[in-house]
Amino acid sequence: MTSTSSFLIVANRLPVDRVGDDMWRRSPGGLVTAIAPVLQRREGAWIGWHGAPDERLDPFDHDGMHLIPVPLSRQEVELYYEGFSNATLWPLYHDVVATPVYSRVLWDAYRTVNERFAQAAAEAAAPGAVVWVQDYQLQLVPAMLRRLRPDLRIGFFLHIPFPPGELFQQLPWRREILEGLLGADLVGFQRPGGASNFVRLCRRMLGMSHQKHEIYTEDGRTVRAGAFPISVDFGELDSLVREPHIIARAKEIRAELGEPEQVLLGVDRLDYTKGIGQRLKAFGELLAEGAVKPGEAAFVQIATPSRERVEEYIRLRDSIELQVGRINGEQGELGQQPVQYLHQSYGRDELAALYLAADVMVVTPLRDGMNLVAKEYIACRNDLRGALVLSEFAGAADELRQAFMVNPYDVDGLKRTMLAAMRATPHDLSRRMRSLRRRVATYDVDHWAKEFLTALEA
Ligand code: ADQ
Repeated sequence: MTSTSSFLIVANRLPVDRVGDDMWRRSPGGLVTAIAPVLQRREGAWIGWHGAPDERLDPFDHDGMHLIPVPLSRQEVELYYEGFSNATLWPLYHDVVATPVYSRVLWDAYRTVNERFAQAAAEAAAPGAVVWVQDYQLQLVPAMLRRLRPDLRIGFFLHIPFPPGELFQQLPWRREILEGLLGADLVGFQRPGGASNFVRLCRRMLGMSHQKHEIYTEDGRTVRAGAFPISVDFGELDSLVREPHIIARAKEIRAELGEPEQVLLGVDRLDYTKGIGQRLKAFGELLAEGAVKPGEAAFVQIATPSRERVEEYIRLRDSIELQVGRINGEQGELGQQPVQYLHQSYGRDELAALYLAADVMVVTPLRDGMNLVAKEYIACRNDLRGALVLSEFAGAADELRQAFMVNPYDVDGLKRTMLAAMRATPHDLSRRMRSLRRRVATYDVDHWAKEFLTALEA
């Protein structure tokens, strides 16, 4: 047995991507940014899959972090990851906007893989260690780990919404999932609603007594549930967009688009929960009705490739690409396409430049745990310009009250709000942006991690 750690992160993926034979690069994204410093400070370890199926790797160090790879077979990737995680839990937890697949084969794989993660954590944890388990792929780990190691302090954070009982109860393995989560000392959600849904379900399905957000288990423990809204590294983004090469790139982007009066922007993983089709429909109708002239506004939609082997995602890609083609075919002119669609991943700098170039950021998920893109946009707008159109169904809506709020299911409302954002006065925009920035600057990602860990260790 190798050395053990007193602080452990357990997540589906390790925080690195392979860039060469034995070369790794820290992955982009909020979670890694938030947790890497904590991990480095506490000399902790991170347990997760390294991204290649059918490969066993020894633990290694990268960037001051000790990384412990968990192997997954090709079949497990298909059944546990693409299957139970992304074809069952993901749509179920996002208001069944796609139909969840309920299959015992997928469930068995989910349980097997969760057991492997729990085993790896049990072996790597020092006596009394703090273990922080992340997200919907690993909801059984807390209880499995507690059985193996009752001495540990275990926290769990769910990055996606936790659905109301009416939906959650569809799940054939609803009891097992609740019991899995109850292995933790602290279960964190993005919104207070998620925490209340969880507590109510524990009472209704498992007959557990509770007081507010404290649940009393049969084995005499107290499990706390609470809201810990995740955020972005405000300071880092705020200084990034002050750099001359980013400012220059933002100008260049506007020039490349033909200097339209308005640049509208969408940045999402290509996912059916993000409401990409809804916002394109609204923009297409605004063009068709002449409310917006083709040269007046350009819509840039960046859609990162995501879960490309899951059937719903293959269908979604086809439908979005058809929609973009239609709008450009009907509303475009030679050399001028109103929608610029890019099915690609971008680096931090290019994303920051895009945020800076955009007059209107359009964030219209049908359901979203938080939505970091909305907060990144705000962190990048220290010029106090730019408008954020934000769905009521994103977790971020709880905090970002000064955004232009929309119901993405209401196409007319979406059109009205997008137009209002495009036509808003500089005074109105700066007033809103100032207040939005105050919020995100105070409640940044560092605050999120500290709040959670302080509560866990209290
Ligand atoms: P996601 O569903 O992935 O996260 P989001 O919170 O918006 O959604 O995070 C996406 C991240 O990917 C952002 O940091 C964004 O900058 C980046 N990104 C998007 N498109 C990109 C591109 N083309 N190239 C490079 N980077 C790109 C899940 C939940 C969310 C929750 C987060 C964190 O679904 O609700 O906010 O976890 O908890």
